Amino acid sequence: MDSLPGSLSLTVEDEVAILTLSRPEKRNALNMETVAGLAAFFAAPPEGVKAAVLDAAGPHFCAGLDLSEMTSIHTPMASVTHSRAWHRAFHEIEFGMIPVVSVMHGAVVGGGLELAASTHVRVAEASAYYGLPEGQRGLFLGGGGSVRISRLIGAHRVMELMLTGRTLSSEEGLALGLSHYRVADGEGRALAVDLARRIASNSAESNFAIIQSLPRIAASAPETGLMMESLTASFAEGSPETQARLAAFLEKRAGKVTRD
Ligand code: 1HE
Repeated sequence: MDSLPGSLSLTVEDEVAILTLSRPEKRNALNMETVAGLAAFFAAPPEGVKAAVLDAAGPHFCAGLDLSEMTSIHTPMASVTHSRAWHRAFHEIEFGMIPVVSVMHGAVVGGGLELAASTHVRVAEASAYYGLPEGQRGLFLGGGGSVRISRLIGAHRVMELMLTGRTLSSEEGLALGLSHYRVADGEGRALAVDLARRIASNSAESNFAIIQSLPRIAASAPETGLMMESLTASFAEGSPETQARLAAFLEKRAGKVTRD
């Protein structure tokens, strides 16, 4: 395992990188070093890596913004600069070159939920719970949650969570779409690695098209989205790999779509 700047640990297994938030003594609260470390990693993943798992050490996935950093933020400009740095980092995750599977457990709160919302597939362990305690702290969302978490569960629910400070359980999070999977405690990482391996076995062009185009198409006016869909399909389907994959299916050498 390698240590990366920003209290991040990295393991690479075949084509899958496992990046772990590794500041459990502070419940993986996100300081600027970690935000910068995430940005740097996802801007340039290691050569040959086709998918990533984002995991976290200790009893909680992430306690959100490192509140100790806020004591040095006294001006609107300092605050907006801070928020924009988070935006750049989470943009590198959402619109980077590789799909990311997150594994959530314990507290997934504030900026921790914003971080998870920027990943493409989310696995929750039973212990996971979600909250947006910004109201209690005198803060607002600053890591893209207004857009990304609202897209997942609706702005009205984000508003209610922020106003009341209540938390959602892992069952509620699964029902609402905060996670795609819910598994027993201790089983999240193995599932995430398995999913990342499956994702890594797709064509790189398809994965690129899925993570780059789909959210943008979905956010477009329908006619623009349909045009973008056709252009994206022409990109994804235009590679020799597609022809090889189609031939493999037609010659009965490829796997079928069976029930999981
Ligand atoms: C922290 C942070 C943090 C823990 N910043 N230091 N986020 C919050 O409002 C969540 C605040 N944290 C908590 O509610 C709890 O820490 C937890 C429920 C996550 C975990 O509780 P617990 O009992 O396991 O741990 P702890 O004893 O509270 O924390 C262990 C240490 O981590 C302790 O430091 P120590 O030096 O006394 O050992 C805590 O102070 C420290 N710690 N969380 C700094 N967040 C881009 S805008 C995003 C806006 C937000 O994210 S708002 C939400 C902020």
